[in-house]
Order: sequence, then C-alpha cells, then structure tokens
Amino acid sequence: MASKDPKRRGNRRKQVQFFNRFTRDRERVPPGQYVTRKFPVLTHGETPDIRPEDWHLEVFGAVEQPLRLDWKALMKLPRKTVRVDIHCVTRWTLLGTEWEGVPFQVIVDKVHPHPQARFVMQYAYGGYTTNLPLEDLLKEDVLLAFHLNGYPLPRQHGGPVRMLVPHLYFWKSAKWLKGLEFMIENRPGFWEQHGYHMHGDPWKEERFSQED
Ligand SMILES: Nc1nc2c(c(=O)[nH]1)N[C@H]1C(S)=C(S)[C@@H](COP(=O)(O)O)O[C@H]1N2
Ligand SMILES: [Mo]
Repeated sequence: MASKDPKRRGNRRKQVQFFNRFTRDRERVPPGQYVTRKFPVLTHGETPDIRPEDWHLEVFGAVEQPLRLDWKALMKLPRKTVRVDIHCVTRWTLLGTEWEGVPFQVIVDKVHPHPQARFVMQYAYGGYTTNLPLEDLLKEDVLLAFHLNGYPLPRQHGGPVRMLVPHLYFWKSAKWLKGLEFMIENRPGFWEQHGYHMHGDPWKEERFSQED
C-alpha cells in the first residue's frame, strides 16, 4: 500500500507528474494517480484457489431475508457489463476495463436490508475484509463480477467472483468474495484497521483516516 513516509510520498508525487505528461485522458485520472497499462495484482497474503462449484456467498446481518448463493444460482441472476476506470491507492489508475457480473442492487432486492442498515462489510476467502457505506454499493456500476475483458475473471484478480466498486479506491473491491454483512454501525475492515480511509473516494484523495 502507499507509503506513509513523507519523503517517499514526495518522490511519488514527482513520478506521478512525470507519468501524466504522457496521459491523454487526464480528466479521468484522479489527483495523485498515474496511468498504468498493465493490470497490477495486489494481494495481501495467499491467493485462494476456489473452484466455481465450491464457491458460495453468504449475505447476512441487518437484512430481513439472509441469502446463501452458490455459483449456479449466481449464474441465473440478471447480469450486466460495465466499462470503468479503476484506481488503486498505491497510485496506479487503469482506464477502460470491462467487467461483467450481477449488479449489487439485485442482491439488495432479494435480502431486503433493514431501514437502519447503512454500511456493508465485504468478506473474502482468505480472510480479507473491507467496509464501506451501503449508499456507495447502490451505484449502477457496482457488480459481483465474474468476467474481466470478456474472459472468466482470472484467479489472481479475484476469480471466480469479486466485488467491483469502481468509483472508490480499489481496496474497497474484495477479491474472492464470500460474504456481505449489512451493518447498522460502521466497523473497519482489514486496511481500514491499518489507517486507511473508511470511505476511500479517489477524487477527494481519501487515502488515510488521519492525514499526517
Ligand atoms: N481478498 C482480497 N481482496 C482484495 C485485496 C486483497 O489483498 N485480498 N487487495 C485489494 C487491493 S489493495 C487492491 S488495489 C485490489 C487489487 O485488485 P487486483 O489484484 O485485481 O489488481 O484488490 C483489493 N481486494
Ligand atoms: Mo490497493
């Protein structure tokens, strides 16, 4: 993740300015980000190996109708394709990625969240977690994604199924998704417990909870 050492962050800023001189779609690049052309892999710890037939998702917490979905059931739900830019807090931005998946809204319509539910914790196989406001998950481009650029989502990018929340820093998109907990009170996930932001809007540079 991004360095908290001010000296290293200064160098980063220079690198970012240098890279962006060559970027065409500058208005699509949030402040402090540079455009990458490869798709970096960022995983904390082991890469889980989940076969689609073993995959399942639990949706629980502040909902009227908890839900357990397996791969077959997921494949029967309405799906959509989105073309979006993604932004990692370590400062790379990848423009124009194409994802297919089930809109988060489809899940919401099945579980009927309690009216007081305001936050969601994403749980991944392997133990990763990340929290965010429910409101952010209700945006149109938010998917439970299983295709990337026309192909099954590669394992290192979170296959068989990951969250895609493209308008927030990419750590808010759990790979190898296995649980969604609707919450009334907010709670920090993995990186959030280590000082990263509870919201994570790249356009507001919401990188850390307390900027130093
Ligand atoms: N399960 C899990 N999800 C995760 C992570 C992780 O370590 N484990 N890393 C996060 C971070 S910091 C980023 S930038 C993106 C990286 O996704 P990618 O490897 O497909 O580029 O996944 C996010 N989701
Ligand atoms: Mo990240």
